[in-house]
Amino acid sequence: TPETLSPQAQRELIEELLKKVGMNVTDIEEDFVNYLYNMLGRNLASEPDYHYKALAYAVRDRVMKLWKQTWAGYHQEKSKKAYYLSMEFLIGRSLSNNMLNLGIEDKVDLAIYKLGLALEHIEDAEADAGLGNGGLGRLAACFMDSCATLRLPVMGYGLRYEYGMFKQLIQNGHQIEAPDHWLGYDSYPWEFQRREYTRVIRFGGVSRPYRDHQTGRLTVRWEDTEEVLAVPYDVPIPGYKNNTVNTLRLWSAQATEIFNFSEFNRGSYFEAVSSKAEAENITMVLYPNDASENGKELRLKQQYFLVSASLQDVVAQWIEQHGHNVDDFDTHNVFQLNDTHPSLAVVELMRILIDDLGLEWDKAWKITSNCMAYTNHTLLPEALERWQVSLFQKLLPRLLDIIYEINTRFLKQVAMKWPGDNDRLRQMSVIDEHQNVRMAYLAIVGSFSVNGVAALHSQLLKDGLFNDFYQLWPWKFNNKTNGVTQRRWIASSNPGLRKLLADTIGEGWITHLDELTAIEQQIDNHSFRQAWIEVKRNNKKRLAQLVQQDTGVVFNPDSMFDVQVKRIHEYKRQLLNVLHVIHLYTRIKRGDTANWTNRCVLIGGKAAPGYFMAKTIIKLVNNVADIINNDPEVGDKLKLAFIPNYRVSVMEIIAPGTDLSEQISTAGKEASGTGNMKFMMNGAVTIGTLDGANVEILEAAGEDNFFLFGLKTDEVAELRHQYHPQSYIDSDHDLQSVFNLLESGHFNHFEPGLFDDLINGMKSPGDPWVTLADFRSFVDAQQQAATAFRNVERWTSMSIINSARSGVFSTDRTISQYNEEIWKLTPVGDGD
Ligand code: T68
Repeated sequence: TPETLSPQAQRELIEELLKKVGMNVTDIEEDFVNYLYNMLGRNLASEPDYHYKALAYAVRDRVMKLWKQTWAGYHQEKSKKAYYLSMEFLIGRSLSNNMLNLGIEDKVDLAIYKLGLALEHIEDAEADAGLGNGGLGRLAACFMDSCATLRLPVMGYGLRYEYGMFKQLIQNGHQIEAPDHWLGYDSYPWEFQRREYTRVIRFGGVSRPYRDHQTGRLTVRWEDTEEVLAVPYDVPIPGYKNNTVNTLRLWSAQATEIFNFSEFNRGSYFEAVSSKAEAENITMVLYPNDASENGKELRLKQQYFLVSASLQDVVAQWIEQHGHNVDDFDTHNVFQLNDTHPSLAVVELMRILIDDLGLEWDKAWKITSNCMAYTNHTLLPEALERWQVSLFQKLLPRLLDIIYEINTRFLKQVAMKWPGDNDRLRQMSVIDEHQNVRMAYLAIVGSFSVNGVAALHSQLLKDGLFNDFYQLWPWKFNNKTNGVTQRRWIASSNPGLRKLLADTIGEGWITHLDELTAIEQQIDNHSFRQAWIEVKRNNKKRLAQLVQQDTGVVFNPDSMFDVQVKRIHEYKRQLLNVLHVIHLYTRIKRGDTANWTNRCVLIGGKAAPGYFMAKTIIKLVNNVADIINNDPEVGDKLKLAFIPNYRVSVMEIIAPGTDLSEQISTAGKEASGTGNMKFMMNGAVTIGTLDGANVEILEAAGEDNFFLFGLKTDEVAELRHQYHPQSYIDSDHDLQSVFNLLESGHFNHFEPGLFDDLINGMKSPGDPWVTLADFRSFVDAQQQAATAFRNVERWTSMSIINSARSGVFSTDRTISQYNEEIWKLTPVGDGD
């Protein structure tokens, strides 16, 4: 065996074996060494960071030709194209994903091994590109992967934030935020600056009407503006082994030279430099709020910067190809708006068509509203964007003119549909009573398609939030249930499962996830079941290692791994999870441990820096963990850990090692969820409420393979009118014990009052998340899960079935539906 040989002898042996199978890894090896020595000036003994850079460049070389070909192909065919406009693309790492999609991972692995290095260590040196908050941003990244794999001409447009999602440190149980300078000291190896496609973005100034002397036409000019440059950086997005490489274009803000120059000339050196800094601030940092609006001026600037740069880019490409006639623009271009964040696209396209290309309103509106499509990601009122008219007046006066005009014409339509119904006019107006622009309404009015992200969520949009609009335009509304890409979330992150699947059913599932159903035929095959258990066990060991490394808490891989990772938010109810953990602890303390199932509970996620309650929840988890993990009486029966700095690359280790997936939001609050899908694919069983895509997960897995609990959406709504949390405490001994312990200060002896707000929140009749109402039902479902887990046969079947039936949650399915029902693009090339 190679392990007994010296490293040098090992390498020689590998070389010989490679020659025998006719495999040539020397080209990769040469490129790697060349970049390492000649470009980076390092050697094989240097830090893994340099090995990562060198390998990234070597891999990157292998996308360049395909990228150029794909780009040329899209232009040559003058095919219809789609643009995914998103303020966030949560890419995570790219090295292993790109190697997988290019089909070169084995080759690279051998080349690196030959050099006496380990690919895993090199991959680990890559920083996550954390250009997103959570689900919405990660969805955009999974979509990009599926679009390329389906050979669809889709381009992503986003922002190149200098600082991505903050790094979360835990100090004394508290969340501390640190800046995430993900680009590193030099450059990000996966991006290419394309200075030649720089666009000019305008802010401020005034909009002035003019009479065109030649045509007599009244026009408007947006003048006296300040200008900022948008410089694009392109990131290649390779499809899975199909010779397709799509583009993600991220804009970076740069001050214009003219702008600074004129200031210098006026003799104001300081103003010139500081206005440069201000311009470049636009793409400095990602706003870290995932579910509430803060109405900050800089955020609106970011949004307009993205939208204007991207639309100017698309229109410029159009003019280059088709000239100034835009009659067919809407049959060749479609824009998918990732939430309302880029909904100014509606207004900006109108501005370009009218002001720059001289179109009449009606024609411009027909084109615009035929090529915009809006996706909603939330029903939470606090997350719905509204911008003050006065802010528009100051920053984007010309856009405000257009918004007023859109609204005036729209309200005429409403009045025709509901004559005399002034309440409707008020309710539906794009400008509200307090002089705010309702961005969601703007997006609906300006789009031909409006979709939610799971069946339940899309239904709730029609019944509630957007009901007036649904009555007016029922045909605009549709559902596109979210998904995740199995390339990253199984093939790359769970190599053990990938190998087992390959040996059992081949690798067709990598592009056709439905094929996973074939493993259900192996459900009674003893050796397959054993292999399944073995894979999970190894993944649990890998996860346990990570947990120990990052928290010091020791997880026993024989225990049930019970995991909740996602942004920290009251509606996601991490608190309910903690109540259950405290309940288990009280049971242990009172000796109620017959037929016990040992359990390791893992919680992780970031709280928005200004979200006090969410931050207190993190502190509570850590304090409870401290007591439980240090109590010898508890031992292996129960562990609790809070994993710091949860992010994409950490989920890649967590999902494969999880037994029980916690999806426990208050029904009607989680639009979809996508972590739930990653867990299911990797053979975890879900404990969850009937919320978001859980509904569809339950339907796919079957109720025997899902632990359902809690009130349903309509029951929650009903209960909210007459909610008496105290009555649940009074009538439930277990809940009483939990509250006694919490209120006694058992978890905050030296920090009195620390958790009062959390406790009072749960006990308040106004608690929107009705946490206590679901406690009993949750504890019972947890007990069922614990019992099922002790029956290895039963659990293994449940695990296999969950994975086998997860096919529908591939973004390949989601994107096919976006394409068939909204975009209507033709795949380009034949994949060879
Ligand atoms: C999430 N939304 C939904 N928002 O909460 C989740 N918001 O249910 C769904 O699965 C996912 O979107 C994908 O559809 C978010 O992640 C944000 O991150 C966000 C960011 C900025 C402003 C508002």
